[in-house]
Order: sequence, then structure tokens, then C-alpha cells
Amino acid sequence: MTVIKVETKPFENQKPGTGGLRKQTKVFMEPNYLENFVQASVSVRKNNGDILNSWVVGGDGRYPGKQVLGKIIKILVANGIKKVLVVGRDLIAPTPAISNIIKKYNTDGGFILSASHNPGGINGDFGIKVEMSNGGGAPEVITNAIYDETKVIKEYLSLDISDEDALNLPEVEYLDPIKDYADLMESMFDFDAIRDWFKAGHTFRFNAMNASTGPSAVEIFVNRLGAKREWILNSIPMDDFGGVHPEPNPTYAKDFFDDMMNGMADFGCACDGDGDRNMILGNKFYVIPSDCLAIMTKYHKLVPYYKNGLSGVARSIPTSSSVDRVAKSMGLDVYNTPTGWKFFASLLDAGKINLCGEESFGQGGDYIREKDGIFAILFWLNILARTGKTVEELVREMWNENGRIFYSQYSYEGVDKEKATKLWEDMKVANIDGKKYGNFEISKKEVFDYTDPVNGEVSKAQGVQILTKDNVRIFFRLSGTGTVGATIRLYIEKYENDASKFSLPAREYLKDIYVLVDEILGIKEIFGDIKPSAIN
Ligand code: VG1
Ligand code: CO
Repeated sequence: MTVIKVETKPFENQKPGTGGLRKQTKVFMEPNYLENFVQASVSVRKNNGDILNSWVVGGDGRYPGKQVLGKIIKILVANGIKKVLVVGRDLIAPTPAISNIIKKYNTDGGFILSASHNPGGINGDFGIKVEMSNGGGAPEVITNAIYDETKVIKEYLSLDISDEDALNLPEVEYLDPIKDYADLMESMFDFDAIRDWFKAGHTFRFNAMNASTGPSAVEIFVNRLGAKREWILNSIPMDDFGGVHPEPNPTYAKDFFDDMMNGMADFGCACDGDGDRNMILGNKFYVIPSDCLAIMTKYHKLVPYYKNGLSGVARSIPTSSSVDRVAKSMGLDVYNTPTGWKFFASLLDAGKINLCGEESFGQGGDYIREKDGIFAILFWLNILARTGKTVEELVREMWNENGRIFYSQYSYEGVDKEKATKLWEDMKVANIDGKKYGNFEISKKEVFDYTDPVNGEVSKAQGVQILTKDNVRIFFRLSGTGTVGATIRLYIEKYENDASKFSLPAREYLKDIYVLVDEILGIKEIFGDIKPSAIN
């Protein structure tokens, strides 16, 4: 077996986004497309002075992960990596389970073959998340350097053996993805209390959306906690997710959502394609992710892992300020980061925070460096079991104590890229301070630049924030995970302390503001009469 150099040409479009490089599957399957990116990632880590001895490869099981594994192994071994840990023979494991393995086995980094919540299969999307030795996504300094490298790459290293033979190289070791992860979860939560909660007759549904979490969910909820097997829905992973868009929210998990709104169970939950997101539902009750993080913060001491308290919490800036109110009332520090889990890593590494979350259905903690759907679900089960309260009671009590933050997220997916870029550039420079729209007066518009409080790294223009005189906060940015056209993300929140309004649906409460926001941004002017494709 000898190392060979394979000549290649750069691709123009290999800039990693919010969570790694994501493209349509067919783009990824162009000859050398994947190979270039893999080599560029390894080269950048080496140029950065990192010694790479061991590397983890995992994925959410989507096509063509299994089929390209041999190619990736050849490049890694040819670049001098002595040990390649493959998470699951079929390459099916949730992102948090892979993150755990990167950290637990002290490896130097990894690749997660996933496009997360994006649809999969030959007509869907594929992706690679580049992970650092802490088990978290590569920071912007690294992803920018990888992008630069992909623009000039001329060759990559490989081996003169077949992809098939690469799977059996002595450097390659296969790990069971489920056991380590299930053990970790069992070490953090009160499994006895949760078991009793199930025994007492409470009902549960978990929707794996035909993706990576099914097998872990069966092991944890059924085998270890005593839930019924038939409560775990869509639990057999498929390499195209059976055509489902595996994004757990009221838009893309509509049937499940409707079933829960019709009272299917006491507690319902779902995870996305790669298992780092979650949706939490009570009996006829929807918990928005921002409130979910606030509840987790409020009750953290009931979770054995957090029984000694938190040092702080963090949320991404588009996430509602619900958690801020809870955290401040408990004397905890709150940090606001840009969108993307990688921005939490330095705060977690430095011990400044132990819990964090995003409005996009993701929460997680300091035990790994990715968000974690099953973790959030177990957190809720732990709270339900230890308080004896229902999901709805927990959320309403919090609103009664702190007021309710009405919040909605509007996505315009797959719109014209040039027009979206124009909207973004216009908003960055728009001078609207003091301007009136209907009953609302803008007090301040600002571009959100972020300086990491731990390492001082600066990330410019992560979104535009608009505040009005009566406590409306609007946030606007372009998505970094879409693969077709552009996606506009718009977030609106308003604080309300009049308890008689707490039962209104958020969408209805924010209706008037939403119409004006459309006007403030000039969405209709630029795009004509378009409507959001998802409102959560
Ligand atoms: C979206 C979410 C963001 C999340 C990211 C990755 O990014 O808004 O909060 O971190 O997806 O999630 P964007 O740039 O499309 O808004 V995952 O589950 O795809 O790794
Ligand atoms: Co995901």
C-alpha cells in the first residue's frame, strides 16, 4: 500500500456555512468534490500546527455517507492519521453521540457526514461538519482557512487500494454509537424518577423522523426507562429519511404536531435528521424552543448532573429573551452569541456557561460541544418526573412569574439569492432610527457584531437587530444552511405582562407587528407578494 497524489482542480463553492459544508447531494457526488474538501480540512488543521493522530468519522446515515466512507479513510490514512474511529458500521449515529466519542477517546477531530435537518437522498442534501478535538464544530478562523484552501487546492493524498479495502485497514476501528451515549445520558439524569413516571401510567411519543436517533431512542426510552416500544415512531433509519423533511417543528412535523395538539400523549417530542435538535410538546400544548431553554434553566437543579448549580447560560441572539429573565432572577450570567452552535464552544470550554440553546429547536450543555435532542428530552422527562407537573403547567407558571415573551420565527426558504442579498445589504446600512411605522417607533437599529468574550475573536455582521420604543425586538439574517437560493430568517419578540393575554397564540399576538416588519424590511417591495414558508 503506497500513498499517492491525485491531481484535482478547485471548486468555487466550498464555503462552510452555519453548520459545515452543505450542498445538494448531486453536487457532493461530482468527482473530487468531497475529496477536495476533506483534504483541505486536514491540510488546514496541519498548517495550524495541530498534530493529527486520530480522527472520528460518523454520520446521520444519509446517502451517500456509507458509500464515501472508504474514500475518506484513504485520504485520512494517506495524510498520516494512525487511527480512524468509525461511529457505527452503517454510519448512523446522532451528532451528539459522535461529539461524545471525539471527546471521550481524546481524538484530534472528526467529520460528521450530515446535512442535519435538510432533506436527504439523491434529490436532497448532503454535508460534512468539520469537528475539532473538543468535539465541537470548527470555529470561523478554521472554516475560513478551509474555504481559502479549497480555492487553490491542486492535489489530494490517497492510497493505491480500493475504497472497499480501505474499510478493513488496520488503522480503522468501528465503535458502537449507542452504548457510550446511552451510558452518558444515564449518568446525568434521574433515570429512577423517569422510570417511575412511566410506571405511573404517563404516556409518551418520540418521533425519530426516519433518521439517526431511532436506535438510541429505543435503547434509552424503551430498554432503560420502560417506555412502550410502540411509542417510538419512525424509528428505523433510512438513507433518504423516507422522503420526510427531518426538521422537528410544527411546519415539517405537522402530522405529529397535530396529533399532539389533539391529545395523543402527556409528552411528545421529536428529533431532526442528525439528532441535535428537538421539539417539545405537552398534551395539546406547544413549547417554543426559547421557552424550553428557560424552563431547563429554571429547574436545572432537579437534574443530578446540574445539582450543584450553573455558572451561566447562553442563547443565540435571535433566540427570545425568555431565558434572560429566568437566569437574571436566579443570579446567573447570560451571554448572547451569533447563530450556530460553534459560538458556544469557547464559553463552555472556559466554564462560563453550562447550558445553552437556540430558537431553532436546539439545546445542550457543557458535557459535549454539540446541541443534543435526546439530552433536552431527558431533561424535560426529568423535570416532569421530579415536579409531578404537566408540560403546560410548567410553562404557564413561568409566564405567570416572569411575563410571557411572545415570539415567532418566520423563514422564507429558497428565495432569489440576489434579491435576498440586496435586502440584507440595504438593511445593514438603513437609517431608520426614530422612524414610525403604524403605532411602532424604531428606537434603534444595529448590525450585530460579536466579540467572543473568551478568546476575543470577532465575527462581524451576524444579523440586524431592530428595537422599538415599546419593547418589540426584531432580528433579521440570512440562513447559512440552505442549499438552493437564499433563506431569509426573521425573528420577532415582544414582552407582555398582562396575564389575560397569555393564552393567545404567538402568531396572532404578533400579527400586527409582523405586517409592519414586512414593511420595515421592504420584503414585499423586493420580492412581490411572498409569504413565509415556515413559521415556528
Ligand atoms: C440553522 C439554525 C441555527 C442552527 C443551524 C444548524 O441555521 O437557524 O440556529 O445552529 O441551522 O443546525 P441557519 O443559518 O439556516 O439559520 V443543525 O441541526 O442543521 O446542525
Ligand atoms: Co441537526
